[in-house]
Amino acid sequence: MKAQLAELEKEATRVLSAVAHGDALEAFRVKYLGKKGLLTAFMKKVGTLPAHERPEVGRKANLLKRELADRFRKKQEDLAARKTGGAAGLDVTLPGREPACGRLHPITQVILEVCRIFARMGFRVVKGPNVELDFYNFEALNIPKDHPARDMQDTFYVSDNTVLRTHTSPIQVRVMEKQQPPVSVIAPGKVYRRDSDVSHTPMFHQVEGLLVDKDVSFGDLKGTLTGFVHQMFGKDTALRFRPSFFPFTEPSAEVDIRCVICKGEGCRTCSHTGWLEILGSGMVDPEVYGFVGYDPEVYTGFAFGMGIERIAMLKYGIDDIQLFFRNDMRFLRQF
Ligand code: 2NM
Repeated sequence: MKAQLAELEKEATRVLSAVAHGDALEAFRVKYLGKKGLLTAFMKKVGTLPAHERPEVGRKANLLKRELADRFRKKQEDLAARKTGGAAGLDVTLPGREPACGRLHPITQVILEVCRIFARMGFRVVKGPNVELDFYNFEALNIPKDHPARDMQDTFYVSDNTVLRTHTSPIQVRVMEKQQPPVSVIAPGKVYRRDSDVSHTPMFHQVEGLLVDKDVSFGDLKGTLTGFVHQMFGKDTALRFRPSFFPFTEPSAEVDIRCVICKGEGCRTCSHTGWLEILGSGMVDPEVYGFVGYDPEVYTGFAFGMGIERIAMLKYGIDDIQLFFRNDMRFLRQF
């Protein structure tokens, strides 16, 4: 009888540990603890034992019954807690909420795309300080002291000879100062100008490029920028080089592309010209080489610069630059 009891306990323990839901638990209760269950049947048999064996076996059987009943209640609570998530009332059997997936800001995406296009052509991506010395931001770029771009109107001054950079060209000046040609670098980053209205923000993003070597021609500039436009806006985007002026390049040219909105028909976006200006460029002025220790008799090079917000607006047909700075998820989620 004692061996039978031990066997019963082992079996009940195994069955209970395998119980995973309410139906199985109820089946366990009926089979082992029920009125017609195995323990009840065992208790009845205890009465048929010789008198001297009865007390011990009876006590052990009672103990086991209480023990199994305890474990049954414990299991019942476990199953209930699993369904409701305990006191918090959380139903963990419900499907979970999908975590919101972050993404890159559209401006970051466009910067990366521009850099990737030039990196494939062999340009190295370089960074530089946002707080810049007057020398790198203006002086070495052939922007004289009385030039309008240096005016307090346009520049955030940190101190007498320190500014928030107004373009990313100082990055390239620093590269040239450190390294003799051949150089080909692309410089992305934030730039700052005291400009704030519907179409201007006091901080915006630029990518500028520079390539200097022996025998670099204006044809190299045209080929490089044509390749860029075709990769950025599509192979059949027409472009034109229009004469312009910058203090740090001579000759200088601005690049226009066929209006992406009206395809050249004329619309509000292109001011009815059929063309959109997307970047400035030119052959680096020999004056600049004097500031960085390049021999202008040996080397020539070209440089270019573009405003990323403008590129992004044209690429995606966005008419309000402020959208990039409002952090409205309904806008940002579309990219
Ligand atoms: C532009 C247009 C034309 C430019 C020039 C240089 C440097 F440092 F090499 F002189 N960096 N970037 C440049 C030339 C920038 O932006 C509209």
